[in-house]
Amino acid sequence: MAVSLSALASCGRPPLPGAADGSAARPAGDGPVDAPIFLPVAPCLDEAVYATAPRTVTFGFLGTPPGFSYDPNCLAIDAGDTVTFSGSFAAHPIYPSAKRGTITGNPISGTSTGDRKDVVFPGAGFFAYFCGIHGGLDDGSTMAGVVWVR
Ligand SMILES: [Cu+2]
Repeated sequence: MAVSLSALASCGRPPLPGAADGSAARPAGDGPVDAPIFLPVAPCLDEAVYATAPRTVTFGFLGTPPGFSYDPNCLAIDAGDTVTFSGSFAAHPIYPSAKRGTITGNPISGTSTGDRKDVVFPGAGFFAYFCGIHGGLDDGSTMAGVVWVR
């Protein structure tokens, strides 16, 4: 190897924790190894903003003052649970996010017809979605939500 240790050390910075051997910084004995790590996904940037009920996400022109939104827009469920989306898909076509959260395996499929849709979430992840009309940028800043499957 051509790079000498003295050359590496000359930058003067100590290695980051866990960086020396490539291992993760998670301490041993801190719960199950496969415990999901929280992932901030817009618009749900903190665990505390997630509702755990109801299992129905109502959407449309909602709230006080009213705005185009999903309620609850941040919903935490268990793997295998079903979430019902209720509202006009013609006015608010729903799409799985291509930019936020868990991209592969998102069970939310694009829908632009009907008023009700049941979606089963078989596996863990942060499955983001948005309205094709009022959430056009898919950046989570407008009409969008996340289902956190634990
Ligand atoms: Cu909409």
